[in-house]
Amino acid sequence: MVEVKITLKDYDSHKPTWCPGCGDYAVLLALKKALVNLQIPPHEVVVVSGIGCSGKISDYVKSYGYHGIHGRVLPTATAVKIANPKLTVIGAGGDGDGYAIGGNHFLHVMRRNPNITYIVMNNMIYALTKGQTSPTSLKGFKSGTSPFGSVEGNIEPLYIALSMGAPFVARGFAGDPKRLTEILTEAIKFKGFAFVDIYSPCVTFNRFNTYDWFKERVEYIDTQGPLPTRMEALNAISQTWERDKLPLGIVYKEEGLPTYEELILKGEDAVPAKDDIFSDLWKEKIKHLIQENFV
Ligand SMILES: Cc1ncc(C[n+]2csc(CCOP(=O)(O)OP(=O)(O)O)c2C)c(N)n1
Ligand code: SF4
Repeated sequence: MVEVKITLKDYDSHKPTWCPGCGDYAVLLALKKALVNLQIPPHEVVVVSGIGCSGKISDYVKSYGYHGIHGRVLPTATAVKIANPKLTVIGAGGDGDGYAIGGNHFLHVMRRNPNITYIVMNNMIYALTKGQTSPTSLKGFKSGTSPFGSVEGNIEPLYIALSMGAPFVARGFAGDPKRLTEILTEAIKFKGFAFVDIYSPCVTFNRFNTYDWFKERVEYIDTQGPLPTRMEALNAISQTWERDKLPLGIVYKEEGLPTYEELILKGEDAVPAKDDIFSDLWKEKIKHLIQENFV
């Protein structure tokens, strides 16, 4: 049998309408390269995206895609994975989409551990709506919604992911596309919920957190030695911020945890249910669903 090699061209869609210089271009290319590295054919990929400049990414990858509503990437992506676990499911959106309106889903997806990859294009601003303060905007950041400087502290999504039990936690930078491609390749290959926050500068509405600003501050904290424990990873991130630096890299990885779809589709309870009758009925129902859909 002749093996068909997947190339970047197979993932080419129409031309993005992002502003020239937007960090999201590098994220798009790194994502396509990662899929090519893993030789995943486009018809086995679904990109589920939110609303924002970043959300347009599902239109620019020639795979299956779902450009959904604001903040709802994760429940939709989880549902796609449960409906067909054979698919490679990528969720993608902005820091506003994922950490503000979608913040609740971000917390709960990590309790479930579906085998999906979640990419957040973090430009520290709401860009599509022309530049408002977001959950990752730094204290003092001036924007249309905080003209005298934001009085709120920023969130650090890596802390949240680590404390909610995410098994793969990473951050990339659009200004380092080579490492970004390596991180995304690892994330997509990983079995379980793989979370990748990516600093992706908005060159139009965020004139403070520019490429140069990030370049002066980013620091890979995963370069030496074996991967740390969850507590060590939290410590390393905290120490990096204390030095006014921004942590990058695959900061935590824990293999071998059961995924949400495995538990659900096998009809297994993570903790045995007390009410066995209900549990058996549920298992029958799931068996039926599997037979109807997959057998
Ligand atoms: C329910 C709802 N609320 C508000 C909006 C308006 N809105 C569209 S995009 C957006 C924020 C975009 O910021 P972000 O998610 O960070 O993405 P970016 O544009 O920066 O890539 C908002 C508030 C909306 N579309 N739907
Ligand atoms: S407004 Fe900002 S985030 Fe949106 S496309 Fe332009 S540079 Fe990118």
